[in-house]
Amino acid sequence: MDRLEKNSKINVPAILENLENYRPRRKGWTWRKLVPDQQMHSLTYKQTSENLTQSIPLPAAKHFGGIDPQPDCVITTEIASGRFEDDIRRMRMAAWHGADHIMVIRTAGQSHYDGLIEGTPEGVGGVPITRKQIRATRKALDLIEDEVGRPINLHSYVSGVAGPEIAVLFVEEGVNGAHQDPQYNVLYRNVNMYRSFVDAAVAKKLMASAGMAQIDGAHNANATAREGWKVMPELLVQHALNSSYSRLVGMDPSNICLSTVPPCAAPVPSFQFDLPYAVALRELFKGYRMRAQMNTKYIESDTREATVTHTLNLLISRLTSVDIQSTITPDEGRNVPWHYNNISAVNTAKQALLALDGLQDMVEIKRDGVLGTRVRELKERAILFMEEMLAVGGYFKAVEAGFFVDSGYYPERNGDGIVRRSDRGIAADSIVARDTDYFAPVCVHFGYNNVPAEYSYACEPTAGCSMCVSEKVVYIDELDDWDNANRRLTETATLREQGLIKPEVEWAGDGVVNVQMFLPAEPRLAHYSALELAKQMNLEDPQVIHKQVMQQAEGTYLEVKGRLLRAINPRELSLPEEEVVLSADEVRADIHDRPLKVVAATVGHDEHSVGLREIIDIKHGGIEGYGVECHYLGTSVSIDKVVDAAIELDAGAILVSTIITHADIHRINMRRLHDLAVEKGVRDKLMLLGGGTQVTHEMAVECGLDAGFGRGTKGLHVVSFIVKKRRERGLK
Ligand code: Z97
Repeated sequence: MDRLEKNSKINVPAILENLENYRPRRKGWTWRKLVPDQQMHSLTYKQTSENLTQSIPLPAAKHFGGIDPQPDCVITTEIASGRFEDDIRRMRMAAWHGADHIMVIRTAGQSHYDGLIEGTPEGVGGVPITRKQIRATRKALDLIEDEVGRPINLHSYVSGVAGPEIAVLFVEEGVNGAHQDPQYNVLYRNVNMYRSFVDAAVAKKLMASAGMAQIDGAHNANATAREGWKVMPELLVQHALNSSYSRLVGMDPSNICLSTVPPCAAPVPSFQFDLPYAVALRELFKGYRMRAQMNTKYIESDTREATVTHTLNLLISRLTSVDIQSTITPDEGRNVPWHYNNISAVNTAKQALLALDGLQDMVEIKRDGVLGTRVRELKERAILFMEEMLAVGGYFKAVEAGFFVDSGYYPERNGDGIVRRSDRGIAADSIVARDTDYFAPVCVHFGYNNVPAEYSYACEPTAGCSMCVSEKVVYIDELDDWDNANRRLTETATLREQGLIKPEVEWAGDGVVNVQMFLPAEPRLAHYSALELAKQMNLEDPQVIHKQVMQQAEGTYLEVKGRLLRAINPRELSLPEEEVVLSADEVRADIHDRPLKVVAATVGHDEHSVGLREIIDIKHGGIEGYGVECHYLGTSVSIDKVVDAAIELDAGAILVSTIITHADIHRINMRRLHDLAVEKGVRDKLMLLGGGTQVTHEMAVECGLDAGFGRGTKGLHVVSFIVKKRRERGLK
């Protein structure tokens, strides 16, 4: 498979072939190429980058020539469903919508693995990163980035006591970015603190050698602390520790990304905290990159709320600055990062960033008043925190004393910080001093290395290490003959081979559907009623994944997921002929060149005029708006009168509408319209169209009309049909 075709699915089994010979085409991180003052559709953008060659624009783009400007910052999406073979497909969808940073996160706890493992296990409670998984993903991303025309960064974590091994793996396999922060291991994974910092030096050195971007872990304090927003001073301290340590190891500041998160969320007046925090951070850490992560602490199961939080967080990004905009999934809170939620979040970021393009040229952040005071106060609190840390004997002592992730607003302490002891934790006592004759024949290595004088470089005696001679990288395929990608793919082979269509949210053939319902009952009753209804819909394993009280007595809104174990065979499906709707511009130009008059009425004894008037009226996209001259005759008009009016006005089309259908009166009226037009000798030059809630195209045609329009019809559908038909028939 050399390239992807827009209309063909990515061939996952083909990606897995010949993986042992795959080599990454580049190493290191890629930023977007900025285009200052970019012109598009006679608009000027201040903060955009080079366009994609293929993409899917935002829905509103159709009003602006279909443009799809790409914001200046890298946009992240996190994809790790546990099955990389399905994640690859989601990555392609995300790239088409504008993501160029794919974070492969485990569903939980990669850092609990103490070493590297091989193959592609699905895992239970966590998905380990493996060479095969990364290789297949990177290989697929090569194809995807060629397809959309922009480099895509692959990213994962360097954490746990396997951190240095993971860093070697990432460098060998061309992974472009990683989270690396020794504080994360210490605080959240109980790795021994000395070991974590020694490992970090090795890992960071490796990452720096390959030009990888590094994201720190400060944001986790916000997500973990009981009162997340109070840890603002500590977040600044954590950033300082990791970025200084990275610099000391030799990392270029332009690859050091601070993972910043606006710490608050409504109902708090969050901008009073989030904005000063963002400003203080950027002032203290000039010269570093900002990776803005949306706040997940307060997100539960409401995707609406998550999207609003995300959007407000994006406003902070635009008011200050952002180099990498994270999107996570709008429903991270309920842990169902599904295909379409990844895409929604990418689009939320793209939409907000574009809407706010150039904001800083129009508004100014006021430094006097509350903002300036809070910025200064935050910096002072952070510096005092650092000073106290030094006073107690340094970072390790401070961790032992529970300084970190305490819910007090420093200098207040609530005594609920995370306490780790320096002689305890995973891999305590595992650090061994290097002997004077210590020699590691690898060219990227942190610290003391006694390269013998007869060699000019460290890996000379072995004729190159795996980081400079890629053939030396040992590739091991699946070792587990049960938990592996090939077996999983065999299970879904029929779907692929026969092109069967089965609902899916994250894995091919998972059958999961999500049903929204409102039930007029209080939440608990609604919950169990929803589960019962889901069973009656033939959904297996139904679960309520979201519920929200509309009013205690009046009812509850719910989302229920379940598995629908059915598949559609496209060969057994008959599709109605597709009506291609012309563009609004094309229709307008046509009507301008060849003016069109129509006569419209509800016929028989039918007083239901609203539908027809909406089709005519300019307000909601009716045909008037395309330049059509409309003569509305009113309601309950006789067929005779309609036809006579059309003749008298020399109209090109008649639109009749009927809602009332007793005794098939709608069919009778439509047939009568056709017959009368024939009788009066005008059928050939008049287009006859019927509409109404019960009318279908087939029914109208059967009654002798040219077309029928049912529910959901818009003016454009009607006028597009007329324009196409008169072109075909050479009518005036
Ligand atoms: C994020 N959305 O982007 P484990 N190292 C650091 C981390 O922050 C993390 C890990 C390792 C979030 C994803 C939070 N971050 C989740 C500095 C996790 C991963 O493999 O789950 O143990 O840790 O950060």
